[in-house]
Parts: sequence; structure tokens; C-alpha cells
Amino acid sequence: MTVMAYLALGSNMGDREQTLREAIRRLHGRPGIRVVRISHVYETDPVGYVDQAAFLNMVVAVETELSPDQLLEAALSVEKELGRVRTIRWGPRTIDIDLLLYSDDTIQTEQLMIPHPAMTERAFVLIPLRDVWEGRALPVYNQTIDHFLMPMAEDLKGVRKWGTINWEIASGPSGS
Ligand code: X6L
Ligand code: MG
Ligand code: MG
Repeated sequence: MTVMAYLALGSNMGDREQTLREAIRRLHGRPGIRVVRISHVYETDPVGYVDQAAFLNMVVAVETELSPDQLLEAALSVEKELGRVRTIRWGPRTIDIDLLLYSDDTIQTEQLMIPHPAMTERAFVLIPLRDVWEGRALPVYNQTIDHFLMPMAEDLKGVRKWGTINWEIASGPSGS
């Protein structure tokens, strides 16, 4: 059985675009994960811990046969492969891969919370998510993305369209 899941990617260290492209390629290369859509790339002002470089953020839609725990495990291992080192909380990272949504499920374990608990408060997540989302209400919340973005007018300035990753041409999905 396959389900749709949505992952948020962020990078603010090293060659950010190359790291995002490599993360997509590696996720797609994992058994049981197929990347089916990717958002534009946005350059975003850091939030939470603001004294750090700007991020590139994007969202990828995947079809997966993996369970939520398996998908999390895959995401964390791709982070490790791409040099993620966890030092300062909310600090700089080569790559961060967060699970936003998994089918229409709600998951609350020690390891994993889906929907991602703060996704509806972060413009750097919602704006790219809107690129790959069909406009219907978000599961669990039963509200559209625009519903959450509307009162965030001020935050939108911190999220600027930066580019589009041509990952299929650059790195050859589908087993090539
Ligand atoms: C008050 C307290 C207000 C904490 C906000 C927001 C904390 C976001 C952590 C917060 C608060 C986070 C990224 C980032 C981080 C990213 C951009 C986080 C975790 N990750 N900023 N800050 N993009 N632009 O991917 O999201 S740290
Ligand atoms: Mg994150
Ligand atoms: Mg994370």
C-alpha cells in the first residue's frame, strides 16, 4: 500500500542548493520512497535562532510504502549522509528533513509527531507546501494552507522565491 507524504527540507550551511538536490536524489533512491513533486526553492530568513545564515527551504511530495517510523528513519539517515551534525538547537545545518504529513494520519509518539507540530506557524514551510499541495484543506486541521498564511502577512517577507531544482536532469531518478 502506498501513501502520500510531505517532507520539508532546509539547508543553511555549505552549498545549499547542491545539498537539497542530493537529499532529493537520495530520498528517491531509497526502497519504498518515490519523489513525485518538488516545490520551488525559497530563500528564507532564519527563525527561532536568528543569528545564522539564510536558509534555502523547499517541500517534496513522496509516494511511499514505508511506515511513518521507517520514513523518519530514512530521512534521518539521509541527513547523516549529508553531514548533519546536531550541535546548537535550532542552529545551522547542512540539511534538515522534517516529516510534515503522512497520508491523513495523526501520529503522536516520543519519536514522531505528525502533522509536524509547528508546520502551520511557519511561512517557510507553508509557502513551499502550497506549491505541491492541491488546495484542499490540510488533513487533521481541516483548513486550507491559505487560511494559515493569511494572518502571517509580515512573515511572508522572510520567504523569497529563489529558484527551482532541476533534479531529474541533474541526477537521474527512476533507477537511472
Ligand atoms: C519563538 C520561539 C518563535 C521559537 C519561533 C521557530 C523555533 C522555528 C524553531 C520559534 C522557532 C524553529 C529553519 C529555521 C530553524 C528553517 C528557516 C525551527 C527550527 N529551521 N528558519 N529555523 N528555515 N528560515 O528551515 O524551525 S530551527
Ligand atoms: Mg526543521
Ligand atoms: Mg528536523
